[in-house]
Amino acid sequence: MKTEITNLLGIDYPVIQGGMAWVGTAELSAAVSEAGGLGIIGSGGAPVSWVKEQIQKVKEKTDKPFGVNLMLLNPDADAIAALLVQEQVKVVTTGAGNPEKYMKAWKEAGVRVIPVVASTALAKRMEKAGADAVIAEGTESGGHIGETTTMALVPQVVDAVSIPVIAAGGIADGRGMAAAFMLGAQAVQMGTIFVAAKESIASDAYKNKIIRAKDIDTKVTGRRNGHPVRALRNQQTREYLRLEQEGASFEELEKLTLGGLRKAVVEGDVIHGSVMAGQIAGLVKDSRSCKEIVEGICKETQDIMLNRTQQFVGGGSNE
Ligand code: TUI
Repeated sequence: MKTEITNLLGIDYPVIQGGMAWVGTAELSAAVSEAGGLGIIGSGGAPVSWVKEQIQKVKEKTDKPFGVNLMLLNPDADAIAALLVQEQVKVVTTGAGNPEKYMKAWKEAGVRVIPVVASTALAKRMEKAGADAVIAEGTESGGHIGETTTMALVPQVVDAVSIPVIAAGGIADGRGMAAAFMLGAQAVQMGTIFVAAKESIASDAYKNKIIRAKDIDTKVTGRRNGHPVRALRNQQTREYLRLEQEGASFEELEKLTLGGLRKAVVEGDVIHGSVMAGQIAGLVKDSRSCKEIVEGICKETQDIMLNRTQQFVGGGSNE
């Protein structure tokens, strides 16, 4: 399946794994890259030493291209940005901020830079600063989110910039991927479905919570303090929303979120932990290998696009 993004990145399928904190380890990212997509190491709030170790592990596991996500609120962001140049990482995605101050160094080192944007304004700014593509991430996504839906954001970003656009948020099957292409995207980025993947190191409790989730089971915490985060509803989201209502401090609330993600992913505590997931969790019904996910969604997309074209252009089935 060739698109501007598969050509840009040298991958077989236009499928990119979201750069998820704690879940985006060497195991998951190597598996996605081996499957022909683009695996991404999620730096989250991790120290530079951890990121270095994961990069080395992925290099041992696969010769295919992979990337690293730099979460811009990470206190070690400067050091990680420099590490990516040193390690000659081919692709960097960024999240939760504006990566402009790192762009010059990355571009000079030949790194492909793909910022996540939640608005046309940031998309345009990133294009001007030299981004190779942007990921337009809708509010359906898990974790830290923007305001606009994927359906509304993607075509507006496509119109706002000339670089390729990758759609993210609310995509987990061929219908979603075909829709993203119709909106003008050149690839999709998916997170939630990969959390539940066989190769994901997320706890079984976390995977099962995604698999059992229904359409309305996510909640957004942190809207008040400007750090909205989407997660599956549990005691933690209830507690957070209650504290938020009572006007708790940002620091107090933040403690509940970031430490909470580790608790849910690593310890399997999905009651007190933060089970970040997108609204599409309700569509994820089982745990598959990354190969099954990547190949399956592309096959579904091709089938849907062919059938629909026949329906509307061939005219046969409606007559
Ligand atoms: O970054 C994400 N998703 C994340 S990061 C994360 S770790 C975290 N946990 C708690 C609080 C904060 C972070 C968990 N999930 N996705 C990419 C993303 N970026 N979504 C939205 C944005 C975004 C939003 C506003 C990027 C830039 C932006 O504006 C920056 C600017 O300066 O205009």
